[in-house]
Amino acid sequence: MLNIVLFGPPGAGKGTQSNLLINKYNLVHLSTGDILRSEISEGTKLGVEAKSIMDRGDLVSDEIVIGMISSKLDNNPDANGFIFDGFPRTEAQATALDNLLKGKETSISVMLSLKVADDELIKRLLKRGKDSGRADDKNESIIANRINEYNNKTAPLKTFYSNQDKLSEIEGIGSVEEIANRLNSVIDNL
Ligand code: B4P
Repeated sequence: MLNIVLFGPPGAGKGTQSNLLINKYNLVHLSTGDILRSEISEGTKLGVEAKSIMDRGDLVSDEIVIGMISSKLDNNPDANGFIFDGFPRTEAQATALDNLLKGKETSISVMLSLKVADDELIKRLLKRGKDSGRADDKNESIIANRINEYNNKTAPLKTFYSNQDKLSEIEGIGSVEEIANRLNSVIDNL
């Protein structure tokens, strides 16, 4: 199985590149951000709980997102592999993911970490905020909080995967196609 953690700060291009990778490698896309936003739009209890947290740019609790990923893994027993987009975001999530995959006799193949400078992230997210109306993209102080959460809680996962010899860092500035080519060449050489 090919199991990819697609990693990077908010606005790094994770969602954009995941959509290309799932087609090329026939993978199931698991984006915790997308799953949470669909819970919000359906008005579920979980969605109501998550909305105010996401609107502030904080991280939703580990318990909620680990439960979501666990049930999605169970629902896709015949998958060729998975792209984990926006998950894991904390060490507790990364440990839980390793254990869930071990239970299915598989493991993470690689962490592809997109590198993008903060000024470019802010520019991309404010643009998406204008185009899509996403509440957490509209205002610079919420974006700054998301970048802070990433630096404090999520970026340390690079060490977690580098200790397992699975980290690959990729320049995330350039055209969508250029970045896709960089990701493909790492995957093709695994
Ligand atoms: P996510 O939905 O994961 O949001 P994101 O990190 O902002 O998006 P992403 O990184 O995928 O966007 P992309 O770069 O593709 O999370 C939102 C919130 O959900 C979090 O803040 C948190 O509250 C909660 N959450 C989600 N997962 C969680 C977890 N595991 N634990 C706890 N909480 C969790 O796109 C950004 C923009 O850049 C787009 O407009 C795109 O068109 C543009 N872009 C992409 N590539 C580009 C390029 N090469 N050049 C120029 N623009 C580009």
